Amino acid sequence: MKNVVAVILGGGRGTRLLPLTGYRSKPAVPLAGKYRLIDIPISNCINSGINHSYVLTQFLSVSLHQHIRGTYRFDAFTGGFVEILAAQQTIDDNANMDWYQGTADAVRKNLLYILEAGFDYVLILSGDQLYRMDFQRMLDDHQRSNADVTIAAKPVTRKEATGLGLMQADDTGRVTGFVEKPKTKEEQDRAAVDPAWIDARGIKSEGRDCLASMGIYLFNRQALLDALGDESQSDFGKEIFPSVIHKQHVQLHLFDGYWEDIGTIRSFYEANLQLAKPNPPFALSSSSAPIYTRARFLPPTRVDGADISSSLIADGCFIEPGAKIENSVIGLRCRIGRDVTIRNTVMMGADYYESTSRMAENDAEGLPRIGVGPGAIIDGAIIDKNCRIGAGARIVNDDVREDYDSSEGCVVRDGVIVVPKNAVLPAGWRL
Ligand code: ADQ
Ligand code: ADP
Repeated sequence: MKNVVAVILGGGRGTRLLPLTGYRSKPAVPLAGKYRLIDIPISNCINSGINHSYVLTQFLSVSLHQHIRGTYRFDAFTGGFVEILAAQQTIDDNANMDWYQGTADAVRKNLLYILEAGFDYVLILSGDQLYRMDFQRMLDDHQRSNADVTIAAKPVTRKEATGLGLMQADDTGRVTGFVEKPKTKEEQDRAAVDPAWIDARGIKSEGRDCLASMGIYLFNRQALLDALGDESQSDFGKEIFPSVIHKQHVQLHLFDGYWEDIGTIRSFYEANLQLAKPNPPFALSSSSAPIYTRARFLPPTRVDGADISSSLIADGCFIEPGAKIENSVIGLRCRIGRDVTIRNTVMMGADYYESTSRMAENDAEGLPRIGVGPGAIIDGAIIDKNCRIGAGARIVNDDVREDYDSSEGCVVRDGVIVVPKNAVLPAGWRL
């Protein structure tokens, strides 16, 4: 894998994850209480033996920079790098203005860096997916079939297929058709495959008759240059693949493990909560393929007389007597006060501890402490970092709103309440 360089697409405008991406770039969005989104693709790369990665992102947030610098350091013997290429760093004004045109465009604008070190293969990955995959197997398939490009594909049902690129392949696994996000039923019918094709490859089709592109592409160096040659094509799924399959040998690499796109508030929320369930479909723990993140040297979490079920509790938290936590993710350094109820909620935690003297000053001024004040009730929410939730606050979507903008910057997106970073919700606050 030494001759493979990974390019991780860290996000365009990031609008689908707003307000979580309001002040940080998408790869830096915290996941499962102690990780960040970028840790998933980078861990997959490292566990597959790929030590050279570029992260393409819309803007370079301080948290992303610190996280990458502080986490992914390779020694002189193994060698390697994880470099961030941020749009804002491009000197060319036109390039800057055009940045958001699409995934292929983002890769094209950085070809200078990506190809400079002489790698033979370029592996292009999405930055907002939760999965565990050994890219060595994909490279093996790629080399065995002598392909120019290999696309990872997952069998999915018609329902799951909406919003994905769909492919058809011949008996050798060569891609013969690629339709990006077919809209109508007729288009979907045409993009579907015979389930027997899937069964014949040792994967039980079980009602699945579509082969979805996972947005994971392995290119030969020259094939990538050729594919990006037409500057009017700015997106891999919409433009490049539908035409490249007729010019290059594009091969499928079948994958049937857990794989979730977590690019929207709803999917991000659900994927986090799934991780908190007993026997989660995606295991964070694995001795052979761990998910890496920053070592923070935090103390163990202290729990005192709380009732906790189906939840993940990260390091450095304080959970006081009478707290009830159910089906939730509690992030780093959370302070959960007495008799707090938290259900179906993702709390991202805090970036720092307030000092005792600061807390005393805040108490005197009536500013809630970072964390959740006594007696507060939270259900169905994402609470971003460093929030101050006053005593007796009620953060519950009682009116079952789908989309709503409340005071103090809190919003409801896809039915999920999102309390933005650093929000202050005074005692007794209600959504
Ligand atoms: P989408 O995920 O809808 O479909 P897109 O929105 O283009 O495609 O994003 C792909 C990835 O690139 C995401 O991680 C996104 O954040 C990132 N990205 C987008 N624009 C970017 C930019 N300008 N700079 C950096 N990163 C950027 C794609 C494929 C489908 C496939 C699904 C699988 O087009 O065919 O089925 O992924 O999830
Ligand atoms: P994480 O554990 O989420 O990786 P860090 O410990 O890296 O978080 O802190 C995240 C951010 O918080 C950093 O930018 C850091 O400088 C900032 N930070 C740390 N301590 C404080 C503080 N006392 N006040 C304000 N910001 C702080």
